[in-house]
Amino acid sequence: MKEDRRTICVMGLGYIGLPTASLLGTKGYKVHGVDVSQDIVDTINDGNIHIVEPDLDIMVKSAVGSGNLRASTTPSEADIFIIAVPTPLKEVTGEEEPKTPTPDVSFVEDATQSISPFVKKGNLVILESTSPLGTTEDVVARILREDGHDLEKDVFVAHCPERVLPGRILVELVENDRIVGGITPESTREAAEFYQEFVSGEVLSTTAKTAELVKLSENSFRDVNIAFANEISMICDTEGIHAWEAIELANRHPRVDILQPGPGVGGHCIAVDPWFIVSKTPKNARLIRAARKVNESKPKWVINKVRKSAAKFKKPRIACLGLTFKADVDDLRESPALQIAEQIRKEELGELYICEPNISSIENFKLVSTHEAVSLADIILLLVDHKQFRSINRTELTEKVVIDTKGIFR
Ligand code: SAJ
Repeated sequence: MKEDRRTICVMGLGYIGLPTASLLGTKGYKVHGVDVSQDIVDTINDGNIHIVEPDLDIMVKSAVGSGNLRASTTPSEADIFIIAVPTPLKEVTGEEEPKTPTPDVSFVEDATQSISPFVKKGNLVILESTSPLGTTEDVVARILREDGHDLEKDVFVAHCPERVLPGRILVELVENDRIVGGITPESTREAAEFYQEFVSGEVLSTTAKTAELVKLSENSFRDVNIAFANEISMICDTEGIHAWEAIELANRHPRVDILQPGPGVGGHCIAVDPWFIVSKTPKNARLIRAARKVNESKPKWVINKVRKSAAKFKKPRIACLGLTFKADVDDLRESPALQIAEQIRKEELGELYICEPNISSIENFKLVSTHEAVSLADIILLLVDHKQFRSINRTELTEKVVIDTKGIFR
């Protein structure tokens, strides 16, 4: 650790900020974590966590216990500032078609404005939030410059997009390669030096704008490939072919690697970030837009299947297995499973038995056990491939209508 870079202020203590802050705390940095929510701040200062992520509880307890991590609702002076706040999409308004959701960088603006009075000569400011092209320069650097900071020689500004997979965050924070792009070559060098201190993967240097595009391309790549799998699954369903068997067989070709179909694409990243590219360059991003549309259509396709099955029963009882956006997490953001369950309830397609082993309670739904849901329902709608559902005894499913959106009941 560089002697002159020991204190860190992390803006945003969510899925990226908290693991980063606690990891750095356990590596000996003095970390001041900032969140707008007093509840989150209190939870962390008590050594607890507000999100589900393997081993994060142990790491936060250790960082807080050693005195190296403290949370607050306001920033403080530090050698390094890391911005890890959300960059969601704006509500789509207006009548014109097609509507393109656009990114909302107001949290990055707010975070930059609030650290600016604490930034001093020699400091490093890093934007980790997934960001639309130009944000590092046009939002972070612009605000700091407007406040009188000299970014050519006094303060270093860089983008280093987070790349960790929920469920493996603590492993990937250390092991993944990192892309670092500064607004000047000096900023790139300073930021790369910092990541090299705790990352075992390679730290690769580029410009800020390239780093922004790299991150958006990664998630768009995945979205496009999942869209392909989802399209194949709908084709297979119409043709009476088992999609997962067909994909498994196609993947035996040495140059084919089709991803897994599902009820749609959720989470705060892959369902969101491709729009950052589409809204910036709509004429060029035709494939990325089409993939988004395919993935967005998948929950509707699933609901239609449920509608058709429910129509065969007088009083259909429907078990929805899983609500989160993917397996073995507690995260409901942009979850297609939740969207599907809500629509079934709205349309009153049947009596609902909702089962979500990773969540203790949720508004508007009464949660039941897997056994209760499976034994009582006529229609079993598998929405998330949680480990608890993989062990369901197949004999419990005989005589039931099974809609398996993840292909686990083969
Ligand atoms: N999904 C499928 N089929 C698949 C793989 C995923 O339907 O074969 C669905 C999942 O069920 C889920 C969604 O896609 O609904 C996204 O899940 P994911 O596990 O692919 O990715 P995320 O959103 O948890 O994390 C992604 C990762 N990006 C890439 O893999 C390129 C992660 O590395 C990023 O850091 C993260 O987005 C982020 O924060 O941007």
